[in-house]
Amino acid sequence: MISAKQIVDFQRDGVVKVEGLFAPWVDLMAAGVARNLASPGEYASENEVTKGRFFDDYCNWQRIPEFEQIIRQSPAAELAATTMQSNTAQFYHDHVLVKEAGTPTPTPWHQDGPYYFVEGEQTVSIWMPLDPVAEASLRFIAGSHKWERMVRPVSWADDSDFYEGDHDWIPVPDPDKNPDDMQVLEWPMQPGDAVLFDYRTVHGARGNFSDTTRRALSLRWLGDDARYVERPGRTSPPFPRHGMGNGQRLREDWFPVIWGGE
Ligand SMILES: O=C(O)CCC(=O)C(=O)O
Repeated sequence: MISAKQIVDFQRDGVVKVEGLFAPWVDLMAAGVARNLASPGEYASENEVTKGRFFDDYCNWQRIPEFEQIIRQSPAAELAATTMQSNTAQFYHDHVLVKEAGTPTPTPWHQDGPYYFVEGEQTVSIWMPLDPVAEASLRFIAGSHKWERMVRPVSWADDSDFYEGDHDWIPVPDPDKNPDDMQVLEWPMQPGDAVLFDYRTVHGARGNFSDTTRRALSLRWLGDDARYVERPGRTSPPFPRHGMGNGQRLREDWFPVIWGGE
């Protein structure tokens, strides 16, 4: 599923690519994404674009049976636990991202962590394209999961602060302007491939200048040490009325443990 060397790569770089593992699941993922597009959820977003379309939506696995099947039955949970070096893999949320052919809008550089109400050394997102990608693949700043301070979270729509007030964020980095300071990792990918990255790893993507729509499903997992942390405002996803407090494990009735545990 994943080699010892790949796990070392993930621990060092905060990201690793796994080839082909999800090939048997691509059709089911594509059916789920098609269902999601036909029936967007309450958080669906049509991101601002000058041309084309950049759709994203999350937290739909309980109403999209294809997603629930992939979460519960594909190798994703075991892969997540193994990669995080965790005894358990708890499911956090699904995220669909569709960037149509000819959409020049980049995905801004960001860490997922500051938008989430959870922190830990053991977290992983599994991002799986359903179409071949090259230039429009995800890009990662190697080692950024070990940065001491988190990157300022911004609204993707207008670059405004995501949370009100002053906080101890560092500015959004631009590795393309500072190539000597930061190493960017990116790979061409085929359907069935995945990139796994820590919630703290800074990532982004170019616009999709290819002639193929780039559909992707991201499945987000938590390991043994992940705990609820209060943020200075509404998080993304928000999970209203979750009722959790600082330092708690995420409630398992909403965030099921799929691998390991009792
Ligand atoms: O697909 C993209 O462009 C962005 C994906 C992303 O940021 C994520 O999965 O965390």
